[in-house]
Amino acid sequence: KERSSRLDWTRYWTLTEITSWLKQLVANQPDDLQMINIGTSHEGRPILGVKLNIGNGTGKKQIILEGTMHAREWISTATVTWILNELLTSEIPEIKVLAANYEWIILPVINVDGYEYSWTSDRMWRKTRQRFGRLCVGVDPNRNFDNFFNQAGTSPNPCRNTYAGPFPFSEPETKQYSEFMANLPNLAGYFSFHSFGQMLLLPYGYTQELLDNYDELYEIGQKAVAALRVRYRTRYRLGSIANVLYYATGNSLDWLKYNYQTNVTYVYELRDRGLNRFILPASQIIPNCLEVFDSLFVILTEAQKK
Ligand code: ING
Ligand code: ZN
Repeated sequence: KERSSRLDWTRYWTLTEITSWLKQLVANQPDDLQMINIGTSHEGRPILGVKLNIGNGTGKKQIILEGTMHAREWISTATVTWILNELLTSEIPEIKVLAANYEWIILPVINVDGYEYSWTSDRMWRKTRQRFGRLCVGVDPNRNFDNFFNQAGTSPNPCRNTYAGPFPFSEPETKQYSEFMANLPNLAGYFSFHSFGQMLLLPYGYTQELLDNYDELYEIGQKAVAALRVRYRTRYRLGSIANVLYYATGNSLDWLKYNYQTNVTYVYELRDRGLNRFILPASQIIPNCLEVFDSLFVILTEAQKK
C-alpha cells in the first residue's frame, strides 16, 4: 500500500503541493480518510483539509489540528502535515492506538490566500488578502472572530498586522471556519499552531483571568512541555495567552473555548525564540515535529485519563 507521496519534510511545501498530497492520500486510503472543504477564500481558493477516522468508527471524539492561520508561519503547516503522516504511518503501537481513538480533523492551511501570497510575493505576509483600507490589504484572521471583537491587542487600522477587520467575521475564511467548528458534533480538542516563540498557550487572550479548566490544562501542559524538552532540550513556556504573551481579542482559541467550552484547547507557538523568527530553516522542520509530537502525545494521553 502506498502511504504518502514523494514529498517529505526536508523543505516547505507550496499550497499546490499540499493540496495534491492530500488528494493523493485520500485516494489511496478512502476507507480512513475523507476530504474536507471548509469553504472558499476571498480570492476563491478552497480551504481544504482531511478527516482521519481509522476504521471509520462512529461517535469518536474529534480533534482539530490547525496550521497557518497566519501566512508566514510556514512551520505550522509543516507540523500539521507531518503529524498527519505520522498518524497514518507510525508502527509504534501506542501511536497507532492514539491514531485510531480519535477522529482527526487536519487543516494544514486556513489562510490559503495569505499562504499563497507569502510564497509568491511577500514572505513576511501575515493577514488575509481582502482589501478594506484605501492603502492596505488584509485582516488578521486571528483577531476577526466575534469574541470581544477589537477590544485589546488589535488595531482598527487596515495597515496594521493586527487589523481586526471592519466587523466580526468580515473574512470568508474565519466566517466559514467558525461555522465549520460550530457544527462539529464531538469536538473535544483544538490545537492551533502558530510561530514563533516556543510557547504552549491556554485560553484566554481577552482577559488575564484564569477560567474554566485552566488548572487541569496547565497541569497537563507541564507534562507536555517536559516531554517536549527531552529530545533536544527545547524549552517552551506555558500559560495563558494574555499572561504569557499579550492581550489578543477576537482570536480563534478564545472564541471556541468561550462559546463551546471545548475541553482541550492549546496554541503552540513553535520554534524558534527569535533567531530566525518566521523563517525557520527547513532543517529544523523534522526536529520541531518530533518534539511537538512528543508533547501532543502526552496531552492526549493525559486528557484521556480525566
Ligand atoms: N501569535 C498569535 C497571534 O495571533 C495567539 C498568538 C494565538 C493569540 C492564539 C491568540 C490566540 O498573535 C502569532 N505569532 O501569530
Ligand atoms: Zn500566528
